[in-house]
Amino acid sequence: MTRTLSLLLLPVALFGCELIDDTYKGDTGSDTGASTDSDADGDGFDADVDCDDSDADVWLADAPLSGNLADDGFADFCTSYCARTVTGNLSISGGDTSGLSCLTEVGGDVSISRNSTASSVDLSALSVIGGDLTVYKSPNLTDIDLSGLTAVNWLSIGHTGLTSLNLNALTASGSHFTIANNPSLVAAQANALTAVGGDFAVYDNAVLADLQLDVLASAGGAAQIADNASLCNDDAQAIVDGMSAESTYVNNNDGACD
Ligand SMILES: [Ca+2]
Ligand SMILES: [Ca+2]
Repeated sequence: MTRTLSLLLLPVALFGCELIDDTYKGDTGSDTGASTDSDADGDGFDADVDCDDSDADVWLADAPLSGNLADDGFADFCTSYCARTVTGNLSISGGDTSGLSCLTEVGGDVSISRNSTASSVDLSALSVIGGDLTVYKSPNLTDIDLSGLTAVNWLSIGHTGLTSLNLNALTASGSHFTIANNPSLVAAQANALTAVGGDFAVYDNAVLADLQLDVLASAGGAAQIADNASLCNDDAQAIVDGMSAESTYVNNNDGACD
């Protein structure tokens, strides 16, 4: 309840009248008179302590999970939380990642391990990876939502079944950035990425025809776009020409050019 409304009701309460009863907006307390509670979603937690007073399924502010998180911890990880972080590593080997809908930050590494059975991975709320992101030898993986990722150290995505990759929130990688050997990957976008701390490499993605890196300006190491059979070589060259790097290599991108 707003302070203004509380003040307006104060004289009424003083005279023993009750304009707002204990069922108002989920107020089930025993207090009588003018209630000062405001629990819009009726989950029993007032707005001042409820992390989201429009969603009755959540009320807890972040309590970081200390340590590592793996598949057996996904199901209950977000129960009652609006947002939650992990201090250690996150490893995914095939578990249902829908339980990670509140995960915003991983302090350590994120890995989708070799031969993971996961076909779809939802990390849509994940904004920061303090360590490395490694997605490797997971041919079953056809979809991963990293659309909210803004920061990572080393990014490596290879030997997956991904068909598209949206990294459009990512502004920088602290170390290497590699997308390689993804035989089904048609489109990859990282249109906010300005700087790669180490080597930049996109190679051996046979059907990659749409590679977008609109603002990439620098790589701390080498820059390579090569052996992508469906990518226009001139487009690849333009990306590399627009950035500074220790060395550059653009070759064997044999796709048609518009
Ligand atoms: Ca509430
Ligand atoms: Ca709530």
